[in-house]
Amino acid sequence: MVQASETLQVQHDLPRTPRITYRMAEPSSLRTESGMLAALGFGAGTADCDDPRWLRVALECFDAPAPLEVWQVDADVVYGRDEEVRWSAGGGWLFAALELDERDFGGIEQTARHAYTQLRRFMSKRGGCCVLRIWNYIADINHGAGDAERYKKFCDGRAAGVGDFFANGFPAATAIGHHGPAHLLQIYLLAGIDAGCAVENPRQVSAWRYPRQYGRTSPGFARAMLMPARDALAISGTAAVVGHASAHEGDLEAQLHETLANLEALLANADMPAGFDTHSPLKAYVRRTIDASRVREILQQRLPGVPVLLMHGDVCRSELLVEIDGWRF
Ligand code: 3EB
Repeated sequence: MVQASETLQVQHDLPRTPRITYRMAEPSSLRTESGMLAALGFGAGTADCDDPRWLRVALECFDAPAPLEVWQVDADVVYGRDEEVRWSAGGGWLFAALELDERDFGGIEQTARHAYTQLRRFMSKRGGCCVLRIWNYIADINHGAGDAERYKKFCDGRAAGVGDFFANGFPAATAIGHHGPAHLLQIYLLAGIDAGCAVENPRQVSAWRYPRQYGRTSPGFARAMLMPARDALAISGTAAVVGHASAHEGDLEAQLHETLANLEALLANADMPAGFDTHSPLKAYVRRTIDASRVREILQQRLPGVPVLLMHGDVCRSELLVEIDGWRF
């Protein structure tokens, strides 16, 4: 948590957070532009490319053609592969990504466990990098009932693979269901040489303290991460959760307004100025295709000028219809 006594001025001696932008481009810009740490494409229609810094996310974007998400640093970037992990590094930053087929490991729980074991092993080889932000995209996330729901099994496997790796604090995270290739688990992360500062939401119970009804293993993530130089806040997947309960079941608009209230509460608790602007790329994950245009309308009204990608994705609780994550620069 951010202490009230701390001054939240930008720390110019620490590496500036990578620039994160959406733009119409091709994966070839990874070669032609400098400082490219990563580029993400969205959906099956996106070009493919075998550069380790490229990831084609299995979520479809409701905006066609979809822009790429580009991560850029003010430094030279090196990159490579290490077993199943693809990575890049430069300017004190590290991108790592992993794509696994669940059939190779015997289910989502074992696959999540393997993924996080691999990531932990890779990170420890990199020596002292801090994981600040992680994205998890999971097929059929709400399939199964009770503790057998696939998201809950993912949480079990993630915790087993993580072990004590996040003992000093969880990173900010997103876990969303994709409608792409069955059995595909995609995970990517941003790490840095310097530590960030985890930020919780006073309107919400911290996820790692969720009561038993949400699964055997509480999800290990922080609501947001203030980046080391304090020049940006990385915001976890945020939905209409108040306390630990889902609010406004069946009411898309009320869920969206509650989500925006949660985002504002996070900014306030991080001592960031209220509101989002043109430098704050967000993603809205929408469960039902039929809701996409209404979500776009409301967000254009409530967050004018803010770059928002509308993604077709399932929130990890089946009653939740929309979730938002992103950055406040
Ligand atoms: C919630 O508020 C929504 O399991 O990593 C949001 C962000 C959610 C990350 C995760 C789950 C995760 O509980 C769910």
